Amino acid sequence: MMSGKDDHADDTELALKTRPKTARPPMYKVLLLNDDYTPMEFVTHILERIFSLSAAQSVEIMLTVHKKGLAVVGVFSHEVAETKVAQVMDLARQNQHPLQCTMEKE
Ligand code: TYC
Repeated sequence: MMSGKDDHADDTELALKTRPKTARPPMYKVLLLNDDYTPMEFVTHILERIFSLSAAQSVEIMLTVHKKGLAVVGVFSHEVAETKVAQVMDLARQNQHPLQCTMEKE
């Protein structure tokens, strides 16, 4: 017969192995890509307006993209990520900049 201590150990094991009943929805990374033509100020403006980042955060992410080739701007639900990518691409096209923004499952 199990002691109280053993019962507790079994509970812990069960809790670690059992899946949560409510599956979390998949999340998506929004990535910003570097290019040689889009002005730095335009990119920081996009990051402030569309991603609600501070001026300092926007400059930091823009410079990361400029130096490394790309950066994750944020992680969102599929719908929000899709909307933000479309907003970036629309503004880039309207202003005739080749800026590219994509999303990828986390
Ligand atoms: N590389 C661009 C320049 O030198 C700046 C830039 C940064 C462009 C980030 C795109 O996602 C980008 N003007």
